[in-house]
Amino acid sequence: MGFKVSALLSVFMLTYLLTAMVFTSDQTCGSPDFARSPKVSCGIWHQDVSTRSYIQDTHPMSLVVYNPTVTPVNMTYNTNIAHRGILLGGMRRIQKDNKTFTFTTEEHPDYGPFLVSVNGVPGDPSKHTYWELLVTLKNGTEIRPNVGVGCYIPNPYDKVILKFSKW
Ligand code: B12
Repeated sequence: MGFKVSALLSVFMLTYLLTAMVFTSDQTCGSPDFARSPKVSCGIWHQDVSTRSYIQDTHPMSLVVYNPTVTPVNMTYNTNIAHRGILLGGMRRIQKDNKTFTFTTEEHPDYGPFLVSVNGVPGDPSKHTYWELLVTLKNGTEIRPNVGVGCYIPNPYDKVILKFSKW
């Protein structure tokens, strides 16, 4: 009887120690170790990072290019964007998949990529024209994000509008 109790206690202790090792790992989700390690623990889930299955979660986004100086005035493109992915990522994906969508950016040292041209039409400071970034949210509200394409993170079902505008 005494042997059985001590065996049971040993099993419990072993389980406890192993659990502690797994959940107090130094590797956090954001750490470089997390990205390097093929299999690490993160909170309560285990993820095989080598499969990159943790970024398979995508959602739809549509992009409208509005330019009243060309025909057609509106062009709409649809894509899937990575969960919490930036708008620039979605735009790159559309450019890769769709021959009619092109864009260029210029890196600003403080604010990141500035959208210079869309579909071959550049903004021109001497004419006070630029590509404005607008977003129609799922509930219909239109917003003007206070960050650029490199920082804006579209919500599921956002309609992003790149509008050739004057300032
Ligand atoms: C004037 C201005 C503009 C003008 C610039 C025209 C010009 N050639 O002068 C116009 C109207 C084009 C503009 C557009 C936008 N702007 Co602006 N703009 C400003 C403002 C008021 C002053 C900039 C300035 O002249 N600085 C002085 C000069 C000497 O410094 P500079 O570094 O050379 O300035 C350049 C950059 O600021 C750049 N620039 C301007 N806006 C933006 C935005 C982004 C994302 C980038 C990368 C660069 C950039 O243009 C300036 C002239 O070349 C600042 C706010 C502020 N008080 O600083 C906001 C500001 C820089 N803009 C901002 C934003 C969000 C935008 C837009 C994304 C808005 C939108 N939703 O469309 C767009 C950019 C879209 C795109 N095409 O990528 C934000 C950037 C914040 C961030 N962390 O990204 C700021 C800080 C205002 C804010 N909301 O707080 N903007």
